[in-house]
Amino acid sequence: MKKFFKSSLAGVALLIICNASKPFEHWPRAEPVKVVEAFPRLHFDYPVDFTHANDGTNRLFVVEQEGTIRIFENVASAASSKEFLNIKKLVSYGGEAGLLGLAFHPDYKNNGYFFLNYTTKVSGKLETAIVRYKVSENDPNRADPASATVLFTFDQPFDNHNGGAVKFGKDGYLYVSTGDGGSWGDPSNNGQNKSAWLGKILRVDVNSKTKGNYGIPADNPFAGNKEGFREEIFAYGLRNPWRISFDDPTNTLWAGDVGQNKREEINIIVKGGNYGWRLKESIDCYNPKRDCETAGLIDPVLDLPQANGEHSITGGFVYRGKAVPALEGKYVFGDYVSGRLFALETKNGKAVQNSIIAEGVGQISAFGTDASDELYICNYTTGKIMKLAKP
Ligand SMILES: [Ca+2]
Ligand SMILES: [Ca+2]
Repeated sequence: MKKFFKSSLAGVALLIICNASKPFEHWPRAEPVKVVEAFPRLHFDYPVDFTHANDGTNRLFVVEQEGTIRIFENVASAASSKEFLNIKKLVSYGGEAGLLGLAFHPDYKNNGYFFLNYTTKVSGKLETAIVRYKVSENDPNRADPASATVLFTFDQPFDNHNGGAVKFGKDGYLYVSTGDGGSWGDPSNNGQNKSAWLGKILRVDVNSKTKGNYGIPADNPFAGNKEGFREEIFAYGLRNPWRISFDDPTNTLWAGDVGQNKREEINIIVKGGNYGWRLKESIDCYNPKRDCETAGLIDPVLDLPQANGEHSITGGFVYRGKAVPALEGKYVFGDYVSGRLFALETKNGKAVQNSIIAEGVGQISAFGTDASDELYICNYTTGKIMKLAKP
């Protein structure tokens, strides 16, 4: 089995067997949704991100982990996709590493800029690169490979836990999710280290040049600090926030944070928030195991015990599409290991009810939306893009 979001899926299987006879607090089942192939004639190689350019064209973009972006028309009968960009030569690919995230500039229609999050090797050492590219001057369906402009890079001490998301907020700033760097248990305590890039949600101004090819928003939590903290930090104490999303109507930033031994979490990310890792794994003390210092830590809006079957959470989106009206305003997310799809109802930032809405969806690597806010699911192993429909 391909290892992807977890250090050891063999360990996961063992855990499932060991716990098989215990009663769990199972999630209730809501009215199910149908999960159907969105583009039956299209197939992608290890899709890990899905988005649109918000440019008035009806095109969709799928990120393939090895280092390509493919583009196609948003019609169910689409017969083929084209290569928008191929940076396989730059990308270090395998396990949790690769081309991991894509975000289009809010003014892409006029400036042609888009932003990537990928891992690369420099002198044999792995690092994350956040890089701007531009569309070709003469072909709207091709990126210009010579347009690469590096915003920043940072070291990845281990192959796993690379985060990987890039998203623009309504504030026009670029948000970047970083994992704790990897290994097991965050050995360097990066999550709580405010001088480290790792274990964070970062926020930068891509329209500024004060840091070279980007700038620091004036109201970032550590902007202008004298303590050596990273000014790029927006929130910290995260383990591996693989997929994040904005809900624009409520201006809320959601993150699925992949857990360690026992618990997966869904977080609502606020400016300056400390989400606890490695002091806590979700609602439990983790390091130290007992009597951890909990003052000021923000617990997840939803805790998912791994004993229920979830072992690698994939953050989704608050549903704003039309296909399944019953999901309006609910946070739809999934799990890469259990293959379950959930809908979380919240009120004033607190969980009201989390329900299973589909099972057997497969290895869910990412969610994405089109220009009409319909929700799509990337199946990592089948390479298919799925969508939701009424039962
Ligand atoms: Ca890493
Ligand atoms: Ca946490």
